[in-house]
Amino acid sequence: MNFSLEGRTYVVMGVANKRSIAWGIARSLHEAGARLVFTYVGERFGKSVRELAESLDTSEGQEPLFYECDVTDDESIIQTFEAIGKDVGTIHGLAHCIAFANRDELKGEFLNTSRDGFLTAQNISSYSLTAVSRAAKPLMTEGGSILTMTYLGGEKVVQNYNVMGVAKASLDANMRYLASDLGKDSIRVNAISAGPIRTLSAKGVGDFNSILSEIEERAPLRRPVTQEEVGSTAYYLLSDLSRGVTGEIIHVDSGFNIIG
Ligand code: NDP
Ligand code: N5H
Repeated sequence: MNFSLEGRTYVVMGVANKRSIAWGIARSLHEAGARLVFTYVGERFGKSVRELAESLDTSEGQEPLFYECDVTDDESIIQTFEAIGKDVGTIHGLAHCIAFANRDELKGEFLNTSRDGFLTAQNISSYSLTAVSRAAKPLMTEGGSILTMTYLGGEKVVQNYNVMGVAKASLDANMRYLASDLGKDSIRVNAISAGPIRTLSAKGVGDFNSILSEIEERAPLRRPVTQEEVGSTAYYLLSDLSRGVTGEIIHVDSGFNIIG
């Protein structure tokens, strides 16, 4: 079997800068020969994703494409995928690397979470996977693979993760229900649960140094994971290597989740 991604097109959502997990996934798909379609919110991130994508050494047929897509807006999602369909035709997969919660609710007690903050986290971090999968489905005419990013804080209580933990629990179930619906169309849906990685989202939330120290002391591999390591597992899940796998969460976290 040939596991090259040449001739295949993948949509990557959530590249903010070179530290983004989405960028680690994009590089890994690019190296395997895929053509990439990037979505971003706002011109600030549009500029940065264009600069990053232009730094990739592209072969013929790998020219990247860019679309603005705000996942809080149904029209934006529908228009983005209609435009992608018009420009590239078939897509073979999608990486959803999007989450948001109000910064002031990522500390202190979860008990104090506001209704608005709760709904914002669910809207952007979980419901967006449903909406995006529905819009992407008509473009996956040859079957496909959808991947989302989750975190241990959706399975266990992790200090300060709070409202985002509840959103990730929702995202995990969301992923399984989508896998159940889309399996008959040969579309697989899976998640990677990544260990802590210093990204723009992680900036200024919690005490990241002490979180990383705990990984160095207690995780089986005694070190944090990298964007590249997440990228390798994303390649596995988005390619035919994982063709019998759907509704699954793979932990790319140096084994931290097995430690009690
Ligand atoms: P980044 O800050 O690099 O990426 C977060 C992305 O979410 C940004 O690109 C941002 O887009 C996007 N986003 C936020 N709101 C919207 C919106 N309304 N519409 C569309 N996109 C939006 O952080 P990470 O790479 O760390 O995060 C990627 C995923 O990985 C998230 O789901 C996160 O929860 C998950 N994760 C991260 C871990 C970590 O330690 N870093 C660990 C486990 C999971 P824009 O920049 O254009 O606003
Ligand atoms: C236990 C922890 C540390 C504490 C909690 C962190 C939660 C982070 C997730 C969310 C997505 C961060 C977030 O929404 C930040 C925003 O409030 C402010 N930042 C922004 O608006 C920037 C500019 C944009 C780009 O960010 C987004 N998201 O749009 C968890 C950590 C150990 C692991 C971790 C960091 C997990 C995770 O889910 O990201």
